Amino acid sequence: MNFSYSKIIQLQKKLNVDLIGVVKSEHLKKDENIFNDWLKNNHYANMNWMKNNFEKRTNPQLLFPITKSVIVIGMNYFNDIQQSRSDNLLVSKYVTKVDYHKFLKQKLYLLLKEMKNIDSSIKGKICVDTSPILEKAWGIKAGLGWRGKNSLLISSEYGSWIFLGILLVNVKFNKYSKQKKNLCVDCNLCVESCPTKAILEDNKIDAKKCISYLTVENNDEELSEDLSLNNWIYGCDVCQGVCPYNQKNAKESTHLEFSSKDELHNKSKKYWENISKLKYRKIKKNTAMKRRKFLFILRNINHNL
Ligand code: B12
Repeated sequence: MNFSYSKIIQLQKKLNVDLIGVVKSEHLKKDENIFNDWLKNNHYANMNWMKNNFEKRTNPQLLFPITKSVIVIGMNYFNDIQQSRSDNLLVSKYVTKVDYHKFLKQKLYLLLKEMKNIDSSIKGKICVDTSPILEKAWGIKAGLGWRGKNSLLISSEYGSWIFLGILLVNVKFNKYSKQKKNLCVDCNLCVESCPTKAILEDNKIDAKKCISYLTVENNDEELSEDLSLNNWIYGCDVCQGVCPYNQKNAKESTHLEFSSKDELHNKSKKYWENISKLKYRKIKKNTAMKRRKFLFILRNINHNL
């Protein structure tokens, strides 16, 4: 079963998808070794779910046995909110009006539907963030961008302010996307700017030190005194903010779903210090922050006071 590459590009435009690439499915053996080392060195912190489905994570055929090709989409979420640091507590740009998981899943669902309209025997599996699959590794293979030193996929069109999503399909294409050249040569700004030195020499992240992990994923009652959150209470944008490609190439997102939520950004320490459980529940609704319990937001706020 074959599908035309140019048809996919037409569908990309029709569905207003910012970046798309297609690549042959294969077992990512090299990545498997790198991933294994990351686990062995405890860089996954307490994200024990990263150890589950080890074989599936690097081999899409084990995740969806009829996979022939991997389609990767990238959606630009950049919005130009300037977060002043001194008196504010900070929420990452990735917390937008609509939870990106929902938005990207919808796009991939529509893409699959359009493909099925052309060939009804097409079957697909949608993966956004939570499926055991290496989204950045596939995004790089599918030519969306290159691997930055901060481990994120950087595109020459939008920088790294993009979310990734994957559609595994049971079709081959008449042509595949080409991989991009890595343009992070001598620049080390992301590595040098990380307040907690969480970026390792080999472009990997030691999650134990990463402010994003500490504020979003870590569920300890208290955080160690020597770990500064640098005013962040949910996520962290430092290694992206300093990236020259993110300054040069960033474009305001055209997706209204990715506009910022006023009640979450540019808010003072005082605002957060006095926030009630009810108000927090209201402002996190529908956003990527919705799963984060009040208890941990309070912990993060207090750690910054
Ligand atoms: C676990 C996770 C985290 C963890 C760990 C981060 C990490 N870098 O691993 C924490 C909680 C810290 C985190 C933070 C963030 N995350 Co996160 N996260 C993930 C998740 C679920 C898995 C990532 C993973 O597999 N890590 C394991 C490590 C070992 O993988 P890796 O660094 O990619 O390296 C692999 C390959 O790239 C390759 N590789 C690495 N180096 C080399 C070198 C060579 C030569 C070769 C061949 C291969 C190779 O091998 C490795 C193993 O397979 C993905 C979604 C997904 N399912 O993929 C989102 C994802 C990576 N996160 C995302 C985002 C947006 C973020 C944040 C920016 C959010 C924020 N603002 O706070 C931060 C960024 C922090 C940072 N600099 O990484 C986006 C990134 C989009 C992009 N442009 O790249 C993703 C893809 C989610 C999405 N669907 O959009 N995240």
